[in-house]
Amino acid sequence: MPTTQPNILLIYTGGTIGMIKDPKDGALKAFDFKNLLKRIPELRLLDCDIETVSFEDPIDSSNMNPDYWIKIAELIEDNYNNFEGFVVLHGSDTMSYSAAALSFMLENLAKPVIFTGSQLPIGDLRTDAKENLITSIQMASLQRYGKPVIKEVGLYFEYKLYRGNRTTKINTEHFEAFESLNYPFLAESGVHLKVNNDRLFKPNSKKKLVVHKTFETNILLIKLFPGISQPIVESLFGIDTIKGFVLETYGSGNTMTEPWFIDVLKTTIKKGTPIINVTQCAGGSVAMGQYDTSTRLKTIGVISGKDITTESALAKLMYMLGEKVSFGSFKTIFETSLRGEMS
Ligand code: ASN
Repeated sequence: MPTTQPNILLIYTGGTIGMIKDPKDGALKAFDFKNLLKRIPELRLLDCDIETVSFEDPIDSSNMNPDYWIKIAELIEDNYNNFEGFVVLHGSDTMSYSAAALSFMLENLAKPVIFTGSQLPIGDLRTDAKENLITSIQMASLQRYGKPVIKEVGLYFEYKLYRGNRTTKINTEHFEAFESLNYPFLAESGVHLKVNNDRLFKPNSKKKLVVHKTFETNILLIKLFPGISQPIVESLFGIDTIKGFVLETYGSGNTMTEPWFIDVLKTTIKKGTPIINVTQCAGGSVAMGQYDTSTRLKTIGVISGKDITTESALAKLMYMLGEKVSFGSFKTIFETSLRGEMS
C-alpha cells in the first residue's frame, strides 16, 4: 500500500462547468480556472493531492479538434510518472469524441484518465458540477495494492462511470446526459463507489505507454436517409482528398440495394479508401449479411463497425489513417477491438 496519498492531475479544457454568463448578452462563455477551484473548497477534503493545469484559453467543447486532443495527451504524457490519475474537465458536447480519441492515442495506458464536465456551471445553485468533479477525482484515486484500479479512459457523469469510447451524448437538458448502450457502466456512485471489476479494461501492464499523435482529418461521415440523392452521394464519394468514410446505415447495417449505390461504394473501396459501416441506431450492432440489404456491402469489402459508436468510429478512422495502416490490413484491424471500443 502506498504511504502517501495519490496525486491527481486535473486538466481544465473548458466547458459549461467553468463558464459564467456574459453580462452583455447572457451567453455562457468559458471563464478562467482559478475561479472554478475557489467555488469548491470541498476538494481539499479529498484523500488525494490535486494539482491543476488549465488550457490558456479554455474552450467550449464545440471548438474541440485534434490539436487540442494532442495538447491533452501531451499533458498526460509529460506528467504520467508523477501522477496516479488524471481528470479531464471538458464540455459535454464533444466529450464522447475526445474520450474516444484519447483512448486510441494512449496505447498501454495503465492509469485512469477520467473525463467529466457538467450541464450547469459550477457557480449555479443547482449545479451537477460538484458531484461530477468530486466523484471523478475519487474514481481516479482508487488504488488496490498500490496500483490504480481503473486503467483506461473513462467518462463520469451523473453517478456513473462509463468506458469513454462507448459513450454518446444523448440529452441536452437532463443531468444524465450520456449513455453507453452497448457496454455496461464500469462503476456507480451511491452510498459507496461500486466498481464492476470484470468490466474494466485490462491493458498489457508490461508494456510502456505509447502516445500516438497523428490524425488524418480528411474523412467524412455520411448518414443515409430515404431519398438521399444519387448525384450528391456520387459527388461526395468522388472527392479524391477524402481518405476514409463512415457510413451511418439503417438498423443492423442495411442500405438501399440500387446498383448505382453499390457501384459507388465498390469504386471507392477499389481506390483503396476504407468505408466503415456503423448503425444509426443508438444500441445494437451492424451484422452485414443478416438482411439481403446488407449482403452486397459485405462482398464488396465494406468494413463492419460492429457495435462501435459513431464518435468512436470517427476517432478510430482518423487514428488508423494517421498511423498509416495499410489498406490490406485496414479491415482486419478496424474490426478488432483495440481499446474495448467494440464487442
Ligand atoms: N457547450 C458546452 C460545451 O460542450 C456544453 C456543456 O459543457 N454542457 O462546452
